[in-house]
Amino acid sequence: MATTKLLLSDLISGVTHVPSNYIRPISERPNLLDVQWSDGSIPVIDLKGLSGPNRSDIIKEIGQACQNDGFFQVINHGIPEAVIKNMLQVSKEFFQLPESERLKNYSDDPSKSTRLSTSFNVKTEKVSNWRDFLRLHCYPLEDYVHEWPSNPPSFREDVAEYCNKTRGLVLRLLEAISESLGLERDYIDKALNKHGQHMAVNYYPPCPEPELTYGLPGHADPNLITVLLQDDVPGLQVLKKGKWIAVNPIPNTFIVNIGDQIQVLSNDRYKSVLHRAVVNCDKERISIPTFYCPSPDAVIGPARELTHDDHPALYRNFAYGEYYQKFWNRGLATETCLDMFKA
Ligand SMILES: O=C(O)CCC(=O)C(=O)O
Repeated sequence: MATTKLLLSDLISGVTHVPSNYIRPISERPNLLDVQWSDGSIPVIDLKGLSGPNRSDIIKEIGQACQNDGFFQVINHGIPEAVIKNMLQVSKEFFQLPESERLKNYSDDPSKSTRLSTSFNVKTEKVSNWRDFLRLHCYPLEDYVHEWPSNPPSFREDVAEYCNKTRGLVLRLLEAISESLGLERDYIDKALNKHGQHMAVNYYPPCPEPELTYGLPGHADPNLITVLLQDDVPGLQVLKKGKWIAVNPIPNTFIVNIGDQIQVLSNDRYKSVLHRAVVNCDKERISIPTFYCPSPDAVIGPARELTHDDHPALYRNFAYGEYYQKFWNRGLATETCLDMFKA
């Protein structure tokens, strides 16, 4: 009797070919040979001096990266190595749990605040992605921790610690980004209304034919800003001047990218850039994005200070909840969701 497996990691044991529902049409495949390896093309910014006399120089660097690349990497970010190590370790252990244990958290409903799922949105998509993921809401922590997996036993403690520390980093970055736009330091903080913080733990199993499929196809992030932790296996690629650049993992470094909401707030000064995850034949890969967002009722629009007669508002004001729902229902697509919110 055929059994239906809900998760990719349980479906693929012994599989030597990519099942047909994961195969992209030829024109949409990743073309893995035509990728440039990151050699300084994604800036690395040292945050050490952000609270000292060099603050304005670092803010300038951040502003330039947001404007030119939409992506940058940060070192000396203040998140202890042990916290990063525990987060990666407990994530790995979670995906090694027996199927029955993992499935306790399974749901295909994107509105759920804690869920394990697969691909992107199994309810709406035509082609599947080579990924399982655990998605967690994490701010305010006390509203959500009780929903999180309780196995591995240290999961809640390790992840809560990671979330607290990552939130601290995001808040410092948001202040710096506000200032880099010439806005008050707390401009973005206030624009978010009640803040939201979500995270995904992405698990990409080894894939027998990585040239046929994606971990995640090219997409821009719908939220405000994303801070990504990746293990030591490459997979993230960023679109720069029409070319895909592979972002080589650097230990204890986070990758930061501007999401659609900062593109809107900045009236297109800063770019929410396409990125994708590719898979490989040999190694599983874990990546952990923290998605920082406005609350669903926050009204987002271009900052008045950044609109002028010769550069009018490019977007209408909208509730973030409306944006987010459209993003999930539409499925991952390279056409940005932003077009639906143009002024
Ligand atoms: O796995 C990665 O490096 C990218 C993950 C990502 O883009 C996402 O989860 O939205």
